Amino acid sequence: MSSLNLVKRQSCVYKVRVLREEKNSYQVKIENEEVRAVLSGKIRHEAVVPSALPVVGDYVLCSYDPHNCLARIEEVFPRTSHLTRKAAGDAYSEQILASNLQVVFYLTSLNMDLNLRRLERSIVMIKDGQITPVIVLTKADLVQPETIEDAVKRIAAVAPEIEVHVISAHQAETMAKLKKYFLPDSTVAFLGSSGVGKSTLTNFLLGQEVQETQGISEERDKGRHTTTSRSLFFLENGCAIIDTPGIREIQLWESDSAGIDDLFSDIKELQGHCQFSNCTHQNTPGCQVQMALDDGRLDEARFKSFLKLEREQAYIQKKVSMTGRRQEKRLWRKRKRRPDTDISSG
Ligand SMILES: Nc1nc2c(ncn2[C@@H]2O[C@H](COP(=O)(O)OP(=O)(O)OP(=O)(O)O)[C@@H](O)[C@H]2O)c(=O)[nH]1
Ligand SMILES: [Mg+2]
Ligand SMILES: [Zn+2]
Repeated sequence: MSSLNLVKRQSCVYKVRVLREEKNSYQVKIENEEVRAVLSGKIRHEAVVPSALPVVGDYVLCSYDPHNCLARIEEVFPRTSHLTRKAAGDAYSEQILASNLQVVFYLTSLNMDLNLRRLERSIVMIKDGQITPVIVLTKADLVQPETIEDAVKRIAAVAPEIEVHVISAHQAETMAKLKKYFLPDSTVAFLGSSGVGKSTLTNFLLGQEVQETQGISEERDKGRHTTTSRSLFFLENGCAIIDTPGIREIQLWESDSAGIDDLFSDIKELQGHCQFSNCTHQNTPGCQVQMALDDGRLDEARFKSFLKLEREQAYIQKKVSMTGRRQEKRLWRKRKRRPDTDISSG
């Protein structure tokens, strides 16, 4: 039995993790059975902001009635980290994709065009969530060694401090190299476009076909997402892994941590050395950024990407309503004060 699961608190009350979100309910694991869980009236009442609702990876307190196999979520415990983007559409609200994570693997397939801008965006989102990003290049069997070398070099130029691994589903030893990240008690997630091999890797690690993978005949149909919801699975050692549906669009949400500053630290450094503190970095005398762009030390596309992400996040920061922010803070303060259960004594 996983140490993270099934902490019996009193009769029929359990501290468990959310395995899956469904339409109007959740899946949790109680007494080694996956059961459906619905929200208690209190949680529904508290849900004035989207982040109040449980997400995959959350620790929740459930009351459980074995007679009708139905659990009720009574509490959501404060999150140690969360992967968050702006919800799709126009609304200025956030969508938490998963929580309580230590590592997120960003997968990109070597047989498709490497999209560095999308990679930067994803890395910023992961870092903003105070989670360690790791880059995984998949399907090494489908390309020549030069393609791999080129991809690794291009990634090193935009994300020099992030670990990069090259894997192939047809070479088990390449996937086994990732095992150092799957520590007992840690939680990791796989993120990336549809078809890059997230579910294939999930199945490999679990040693069974828990997730459907894209059929060969459908592989060319890029619009199709095989995985349609986020799901958490436990490895034998207790590590939790979360498989996610292919992500089409990532728009940044506001964050207290400095994902952008971190990933683009060289640009921040240059900006700090411009002659004028209010330099706009556009034909201003003594501008270090302009000099670096002119002599090729700084890539123009990367600089544009940095500006775009910065603008996007600043805009969101302005748009998020103060009322919403206050309500959210108040709720999580309240949830923090509630008595905690011993998480490790499962
Ligand atoms: N040749 C080769 N094919 C792979 C590899 N990894 C995955 N595939 C194939 O790529 C296709 C897509 O893999 P999935 O694991 O379904 O991709 P996914 O990222 O889960 O896709 P979504 O669920 O749609 O987000 C499947 O046909 C896999 O068999 C690999 O390393 N080499
Ligand atoms: Mg999948
Ligand atoms: Zn400047």
